[in-house]
Amino acid sequence: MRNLTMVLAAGLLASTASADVVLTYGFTDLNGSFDSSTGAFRAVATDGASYSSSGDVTAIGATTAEYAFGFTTRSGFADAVFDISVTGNNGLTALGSGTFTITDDDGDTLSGSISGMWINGGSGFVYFNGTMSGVGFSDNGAADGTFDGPDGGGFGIPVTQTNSNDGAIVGLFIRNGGFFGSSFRDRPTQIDGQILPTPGSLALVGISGLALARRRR
Ligand SMILES: [Ca+2]
Ligand SMILES: [Ca+2]
Repeated sequence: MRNLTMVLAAGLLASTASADVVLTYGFTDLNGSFDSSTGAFRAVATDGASYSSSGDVTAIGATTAEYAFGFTTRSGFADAVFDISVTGNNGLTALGSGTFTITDDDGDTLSGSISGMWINGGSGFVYFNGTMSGVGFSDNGAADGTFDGPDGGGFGIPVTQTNSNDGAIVGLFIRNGGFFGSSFRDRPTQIDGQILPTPGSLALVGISGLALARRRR
């Protein structure tokens, strides 16, 4: 029994260690728009006359895929798209759910689901706080096995053993004179995310620890 306890403890320690952030991303100056007839908010990378998106996707402990100013014009594939619905708007808060897709320089994607809450901060400040789930990579086209920044940098994919990770996401834009009471477009929007290994994969560490303990008895 003592061996079992020790192996389980080791499994839990491994769980704690592997719960560290494995991936982060951040994009500023996305083009934010809202259609009040459908309740759809979208923030998408742009290379516009008044502002252009930039950002990065970083594998912690590895390298950063760089998305520099004007990347949508330079790259045939690179993109960042966040689709978040707006429902249950009571003027102070609203619920938001949807998906995001970040595309690398040759068409590979990092994508997942989003669920959270919009917050009316007053003075036109609009915040989004949410969680991500089912976050994973798709190596599209040629199987190059790397997530490539349109302006350099990259890292091997997938970053974790599972291709279904969780995380946290925040967003911000400022819209003078309103929350989601009417349609709008062309709002500079920033969105950041941090990704963890999914709790499901952590539980598996504990289970494999238990199986190991049983085998040893
Ligand atoms: Ca590929
Ligand atoms: Ca690639």
